[in-house]
Amino acid sequence: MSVAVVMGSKSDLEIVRGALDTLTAFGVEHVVRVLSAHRTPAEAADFAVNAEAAGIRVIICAAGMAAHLGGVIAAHTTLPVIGIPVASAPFNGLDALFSIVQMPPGIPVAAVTAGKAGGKNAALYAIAILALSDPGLAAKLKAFRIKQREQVLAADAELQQEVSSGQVK
Ligand code: RP5
Repeated sequence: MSVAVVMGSKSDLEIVRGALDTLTAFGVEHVVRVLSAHRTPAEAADFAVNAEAAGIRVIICAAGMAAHLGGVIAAHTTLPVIGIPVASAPFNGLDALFSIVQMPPGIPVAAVTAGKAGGKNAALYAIAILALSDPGLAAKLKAFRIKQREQVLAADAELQQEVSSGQVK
């Protein structure tokens, strides 16, 4: 296993889906778990302590509300930990964002985009870390960027045609 994707509740699965899809698309082995910093603290700590020996190289943590999952996992491992802030009422994810970006010095957690885009970006960030020592994966990441650029340029070309034909004013 190379990447672990952990969520604080199964209700976070929709946000995590982008990470799973992206890891699958890049052919990166991954494991996915529901582990809560507050509701299953012993299991979360145990998972983090054993992650490196299990072959995990990066841990992605999605959590909402008082989002301590990434911090608790990071406290128990030196593997890189990436946090995805999940939006929930009544503070629409600001609580989770602040929890993730206020880690005390010495125990870092990298925060990515809040919400669904965060799932995809967390996976891409994990892939970038793995790609440092995996030339095949690095090539896939570069190819992904080239394809993404071409898609945006094609969308612009299409838009310019619609503007010239008067479809878009
Ligand atoms: C957090 O509390 C979870 O990550 C989730 O985003 C939020 C709500 O959890 P549930 O009440 O849906 O289980 O720990």
